[in-house]
Amino acid sequence: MDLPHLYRQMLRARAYELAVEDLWNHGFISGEMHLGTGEEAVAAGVVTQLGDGDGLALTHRCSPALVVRGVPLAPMLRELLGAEDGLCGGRGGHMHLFSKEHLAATSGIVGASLPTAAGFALANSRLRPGAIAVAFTGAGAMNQGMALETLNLAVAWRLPLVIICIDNGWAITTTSDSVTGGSLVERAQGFGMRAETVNGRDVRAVYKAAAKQIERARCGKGPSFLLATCPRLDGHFLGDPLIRMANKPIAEGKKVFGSVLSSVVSRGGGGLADRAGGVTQMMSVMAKARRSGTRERRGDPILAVYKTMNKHEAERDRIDAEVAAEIEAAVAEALADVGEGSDG
Ligand SMILES: Cc1ncc(C[n+]2csc(CCOP(=O)(O)OP(=O)(O)O)c2C)c(N)n1
Repeated sequence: MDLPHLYRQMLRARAYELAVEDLWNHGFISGEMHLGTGEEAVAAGVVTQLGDGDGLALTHRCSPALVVRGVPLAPMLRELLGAEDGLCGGRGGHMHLFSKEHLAATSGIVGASLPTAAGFALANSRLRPGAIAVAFTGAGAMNQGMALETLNLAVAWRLPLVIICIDNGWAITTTSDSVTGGSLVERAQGFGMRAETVNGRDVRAVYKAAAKQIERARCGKGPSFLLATCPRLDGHFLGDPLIRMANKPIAEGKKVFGSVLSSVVSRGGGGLADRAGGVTQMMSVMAKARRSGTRERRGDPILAVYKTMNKHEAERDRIDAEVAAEIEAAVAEALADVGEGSDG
């Protein structure tokens, strides 16, 4: 395991997403933007172990894994800008990216990464023995029917598939534990799959756990499931009201509570008890977001890996500078012609 390499990949993923956030804040990118900040240890720990011919199917939170996989950054950014020379002709946006060269596909349809990866795995089992496929999925998506069908067929067909399930505690504003029955690891085991849990903030732990599962898949020993717990640092999407509330409870609270209170006292709609119950429920979700937001910032996986690099301080400084320069160059390349022709 090459820790400086893993550190570099985590940093590249974070720096890329911070650049995306900046572009979004400045209005260059329109629409929803789901960042994977907090998931970098999982992306680096798994994706650095993939090679030529391995397939990768991802979700709406796909940037960290694509960056680590080596998909060129400027075309990805051009795609988010809607440019014709973007990775997918400017029509895919951030949720529907595809790189044929890297056999990497993403989808905004929750749960779709599992059957997609199963398809990659089936193709590899016939065409490229030894090559595998990896599906990244959110924990919320594991309640989709197609996810369960994939667990079943992957075992029945002994597919070379590794499923990496990221549990960041939430599915939009729904907490994972309020919609998922039982344990996801035991669910995967129930289908006959090897399955375990790993701390998704710890890149070395993820690397080791994924290495075992990837090796099994490469040797034809069938699919496995890795549940990685990690934080969702920037909310469901940029501008997430729960995160705004967590960061600035008084300023944001004023905006929300005015309209909520007027809906409680206004006429029509459900009974008063129901409406008051809705307010209580909303306050408890916001309080939970605030508590987990504070806790999660402290558990940022980038901070953890930064500390583990204390022993290699000079190398760490060099990597920091190289990554900053790489991202700056990619942004400059992506924005090179932005604004051209606007006055013509
Ligand atoms: C089939 C489908 N249903 C609902 C949605 C709306 N949606 C987008 S993201 C999301 C939550 C997904 O939660 P999870 O799988 O845990 O991933 P996370 O967002 O936490 O990374 C939902 C319900 C969708 N995109 N696709």
